[in-house]
Amino acid sequence: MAEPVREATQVVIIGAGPAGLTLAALLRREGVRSVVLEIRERAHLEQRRRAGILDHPGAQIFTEYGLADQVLADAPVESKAEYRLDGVSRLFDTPAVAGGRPGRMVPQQLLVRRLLAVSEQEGGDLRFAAADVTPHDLASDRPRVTYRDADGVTHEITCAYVAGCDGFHGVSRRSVPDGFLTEYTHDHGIGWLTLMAASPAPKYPLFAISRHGYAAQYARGPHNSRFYLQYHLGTDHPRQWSDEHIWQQLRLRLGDRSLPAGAITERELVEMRSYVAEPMTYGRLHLAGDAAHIITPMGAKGMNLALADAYVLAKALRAALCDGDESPLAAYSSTCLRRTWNYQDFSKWFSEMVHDAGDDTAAGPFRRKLALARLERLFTSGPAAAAFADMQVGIPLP
Ligand code: FAS
Repeated sequence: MAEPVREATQVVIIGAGPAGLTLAALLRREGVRSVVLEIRERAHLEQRRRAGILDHPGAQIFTEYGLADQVLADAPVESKAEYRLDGVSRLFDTPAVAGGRPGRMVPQQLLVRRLLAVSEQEGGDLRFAAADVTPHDLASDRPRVTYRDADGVTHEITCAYVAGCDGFHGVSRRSVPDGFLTEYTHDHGIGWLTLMAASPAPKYPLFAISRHGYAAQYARGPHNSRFYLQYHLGTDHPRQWSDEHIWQQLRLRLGDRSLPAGAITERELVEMRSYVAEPMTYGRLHLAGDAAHIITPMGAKGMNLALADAYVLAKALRAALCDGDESPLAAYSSTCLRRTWNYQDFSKWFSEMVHDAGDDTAAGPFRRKLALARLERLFTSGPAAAAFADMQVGIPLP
């Protein structure tokens, strides 16, 4: 068997999603060398639609590192959101209630495209179609990562640290010995059919709560909308829903009989679940983003958690590699888990509010009344509104 191609760097980053690409960009600015290994081809990454908004700390990361022009260019600033309860609308100005800390509307695939362009301009070492990526000797002070390139050649990269940014189904977390991690999971019992459709964008993000179930509508450019349509796990079969049934349900739940029905270009089912692995560090491996935690899309925190992890990790790796100070790395996991658990709580609270307040078949009439009271407080109590807005705009960076 041919000898592997041997090389060395300071940090190997596994995965080129928001966490991995952001970490690589920040490390370049911190003077730390890295190699990014990505299993997919570039084209796949550039079209993978998911998140839609950078919260205030998420946008700040790119401003602090001088990347605002490349990453945030022409991104609309977040403003009000519309809550429509059984067809009655009320506007909630999250940034204003939170003291003027707006997010930026940057769809995830656009963020990834822009970070890939930055990597290319700056000569980042980013390798696509990396197969069988495998971390070794993570408990030693010279870990290695092997992989096979598109030509079938095996490579071995020796490094000081490995950043596991390869998402929930990646190899990094699975490389941690059994029994080392404590894993927390929660199944919210809610399903969403997510749609991309040619239907004019709403003026504001729309959260529609109704007896028929939850629905939401977000702008994705002037002529397209992303819709979320709640379905009941186990009883509904949304894969069999006709376009006609989908538009009928959207009009009913959004309370908008004149909602224009265009071509539905994407359908995906999302079952609401949460997951957290503790600690986020094993030896010289540090997990970031979905590799360490999964959160529901309610409150739009998944991608923003990944970016915040990358920000904390970049500073900690620089301290260790350039200043010989390992203390920020030792605190990396607890620093990120504090934010993670706060967002898990916020996302669950928000999800219960908009789902239980409408259709009480799953949650029951008592929880429906609680959720309606929760929603009412947002519009009648200043402190309750401020607490909600404070979490939605995002916990300030450490
Ligand atoms: P990612 O999963 O994005 O990236 C991991 C990368 O690692 C991928 O490119 C993958 O190809 C690569 N990889 C995997 N295994 C590998 C291996 N063995 N070797 C090398 N590379 C490997 N978040 C929000 O904030 N708002 C939303 O509205 C929202 N909606 C969502 C809707 C859906 C349907 C889904 C699935 C998620 C949604 N999320 C949302 C969450 C989502 O955006 C994630 O939080 C975000 O992608 C996390 O980024 P990363 O941690 O970089 O992981």
